[in-house]
Amino acid sequence: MIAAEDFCAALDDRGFRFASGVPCSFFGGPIAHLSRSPGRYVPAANEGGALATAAGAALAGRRAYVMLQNSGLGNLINPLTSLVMTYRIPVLSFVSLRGWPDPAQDEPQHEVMGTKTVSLLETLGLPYWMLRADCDEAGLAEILTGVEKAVAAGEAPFVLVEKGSVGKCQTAATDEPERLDSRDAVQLVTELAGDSPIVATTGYTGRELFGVADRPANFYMQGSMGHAAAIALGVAMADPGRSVVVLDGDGAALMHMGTLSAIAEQAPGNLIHVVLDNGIHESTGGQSTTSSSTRLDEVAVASGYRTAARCRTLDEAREQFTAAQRSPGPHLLLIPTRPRTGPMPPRATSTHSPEEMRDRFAAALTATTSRA
Ligand SMILES: Cc1ncc(C[n+]2csc(CCOP(=O)(O)OP(=O)(O)O)c2C)c(N)n1
Repeated sequence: MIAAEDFCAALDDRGFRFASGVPCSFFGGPIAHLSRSPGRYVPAANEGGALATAAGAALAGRRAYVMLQNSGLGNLINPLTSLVMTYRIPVLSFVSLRGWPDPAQDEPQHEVMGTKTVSLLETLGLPYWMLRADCDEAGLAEILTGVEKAVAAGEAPFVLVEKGSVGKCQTAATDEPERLDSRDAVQLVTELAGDSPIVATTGYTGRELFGVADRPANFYMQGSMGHAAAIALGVAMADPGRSVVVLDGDGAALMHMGTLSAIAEQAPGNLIHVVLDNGIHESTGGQSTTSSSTRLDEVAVASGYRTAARCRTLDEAREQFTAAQRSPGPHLLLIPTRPRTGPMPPRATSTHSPEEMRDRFAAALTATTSRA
């Protein structure tokens, strides 16, 4: 394993001083280290944005790299093929390998990408190297020498990163008692939702919902980060007579923020969008999102949501949620939450396979349909 500081220094020494990305816990160390110095790391909304930002920096003469999880390759592939490869802008990508080498050892949503990441890069004809967990600084130096040759040739090199290759780094602890406990917020939403379907975003939020009350009408997203609200839009439009709740995260909502506009344009009166805003990607280790500079409640209103409210207390959240149930939406409730403490409940996949979740959610929708 290479220490996070040494990983960043090795890149720095070769002139790679501009970084962007979307967190994976594998890169928690380098992201925390770079984030201590302003301007060293751009927390992108999604992986495609990270690559495009790095490409812009490369056009301006900087050596740039991105860090992402292989689940985010889907978001990256469009700017990779049509920008970076087409214009031959040499940007370096570090991609963590979830679901690899044995997908059975990881969560089900990583199975497809885990087994296909290497072949995808080979299909695209991209040069790549493997950073193994037992790789030391000399091994990294050798990889970076190869990377530099690829960059000089105008190629977009990739380094695939095995779990445990790069060390962790202390993240600054935050203590924000004025924010709500996310578990209390999830509990409240579950209580008020009655038998309405709840779509929960990927990561800790879904686990928290599973821990509070596992019910067939809960759809726990595994992966597809940023798409919870879009799923809920589809569910809401399929049966306008039934209320639908989405439990989102700030990182996830920012990742595909255009969905707010799509929701507003369709204006499903039965959609309640709850965003638990802790300001961080907590599920991957607490890296900052950009929600401190973007008020998602105001974005929702500007996008065309019927109402949006910032709820600072549980009473406010109760009042706003109940009001949202009584009047046509779409409505957004932004709940500032503090970082979670204590043990997390297990993942829903500890009990239900993805197919089971699909079937029981679909059956719950059929059972509670308002359609004749
Ligand atoms: C496309 C994609 N990129 C990255 C990830 C890794 N990932 C899983 S959960 C998560 C953080 C989600 O942050 P947020 O929505 O703010 O929720 P929190 O973890 O704070 O509850 C990330 C980055 C992913 N699953 N998919």
